[in-house]
Amino acid sequence: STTENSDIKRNETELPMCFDEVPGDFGPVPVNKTEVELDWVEKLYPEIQLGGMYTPPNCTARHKVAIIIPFRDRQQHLAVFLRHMHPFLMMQQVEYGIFVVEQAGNSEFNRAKLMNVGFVESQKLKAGGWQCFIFHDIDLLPLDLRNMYSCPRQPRHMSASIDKFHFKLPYEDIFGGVSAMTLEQFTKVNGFSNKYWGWGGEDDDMFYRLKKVGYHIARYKMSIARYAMLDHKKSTANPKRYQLLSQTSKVFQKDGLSTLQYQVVKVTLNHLYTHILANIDEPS
Ligand code: NGS
Repeated sequence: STTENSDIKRNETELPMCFDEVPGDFGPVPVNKTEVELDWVEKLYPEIQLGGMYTPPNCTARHKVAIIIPFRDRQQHLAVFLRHMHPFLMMQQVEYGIFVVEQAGNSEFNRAKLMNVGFVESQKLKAGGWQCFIFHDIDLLPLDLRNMYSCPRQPRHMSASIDKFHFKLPYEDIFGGVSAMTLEQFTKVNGFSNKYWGWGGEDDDMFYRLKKVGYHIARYKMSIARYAMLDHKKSTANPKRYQLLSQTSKVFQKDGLSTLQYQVVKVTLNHLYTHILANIDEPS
């Protein structure tokens, strides 16, 4: 086969392929929820490149993954998250970048629209582009290295087994928390809806989109898809979410990437992450 031929032809200057699944002796990893200073975390990982980007030095990565984090008012979680995620992703030999997308202003939080912004903006910051997008709440920390940060053939719901929910799936169709989609999958469903202001439903909306175009949701088994959740106040639910959800399968091609409007206020390449501050308010 072609693969074998190219393996034979590979010379010393070419790197071997990175692993696709972590070797058997890797598995559970500890988390440290202690609040830390970002400066201190920066000193731990000098190998991370500006903007929170990393390319495995000793192998050719199989996955180019953008980690997209919708963000506002969670400064205390950021350093804890980065301290956990950088070593985790380096261990998995993934080529990645971490993008924190912050909502400017005081409107209700719009998690889904911020993730659309993260998708578009992260793509501009990578030569050749990212192939895989992992949409990630900042309060979730993966507990097992076998939970690969990559995109399989079907969209993957990654945070199936969360400590706060006693490691049980809250409901079968849940797609919130941490989810992985390829460039093709995400564009085919027109990204997320831009219309969910306030808590809840935007992840279910994505589930309906994916289902409508014929995808099914992949998951690792519950012993692998384990996460620890950081503590925070619960936000107020969006009363319009069920009304919006009832329309999703009819209107999703007219609400999403195709209708996304925002202004970038500032993009900052920090050592451990790229910060994208965006105004996503609807024009008045
Ligand atoms: C559902 C929400 C989802 C949410 C999930 C878990 O009820 O957006 O709970 O939330 N759907 C609707 O409200 C329609 S959690 O318990 O993790 O805060 O992701």
